[in-house]
Amino acid sequence: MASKQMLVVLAIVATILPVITTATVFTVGDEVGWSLKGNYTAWAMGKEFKIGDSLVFNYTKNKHNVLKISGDGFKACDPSKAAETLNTGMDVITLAKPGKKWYICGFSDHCSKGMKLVINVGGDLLAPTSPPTAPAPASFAHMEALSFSSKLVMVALSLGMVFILF
Ligand SMILES: [Cu+2]
Repeated sequence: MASKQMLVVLAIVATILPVITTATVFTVGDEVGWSLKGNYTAWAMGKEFKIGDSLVFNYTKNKHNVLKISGDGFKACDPSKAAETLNTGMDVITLAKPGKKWYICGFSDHCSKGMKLVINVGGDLLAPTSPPTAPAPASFAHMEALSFSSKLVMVALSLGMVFILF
């Protein structure tokens, strides 16, 4: 019976979607992007970053860049301490590990003028997580605590169920 099958598919999709969409893409500085006009302390305030989320740095190529740097290099605005330099003008960084992450612009005095961003990526499974923006089904509420790869496995299993059912 086709309509019953449709309902089953819809139920599965409704269950999977909130899980997939829990990875957030953050545009650093929002409409201002990565520039001298940004206030990245204010921008990061109140945001919850987690593993699987990503940061997008939008800026004019060759006018700015993004350095992944240590906490000391961040404090001193010292580009020589950079672990990695990104310079495409639209750099996407996927947050793969928990803990503090520091980013600065390496051009002249841009860092001391405010082009510096520090975030804390949550990764402790026991730490309280922010409430989901859309109410998830109760049985899946615990999935907030799972890693991104675990969620992918869950999605794959659910899709497998669809094929078995039909
Ligand atoms: Cu800059």
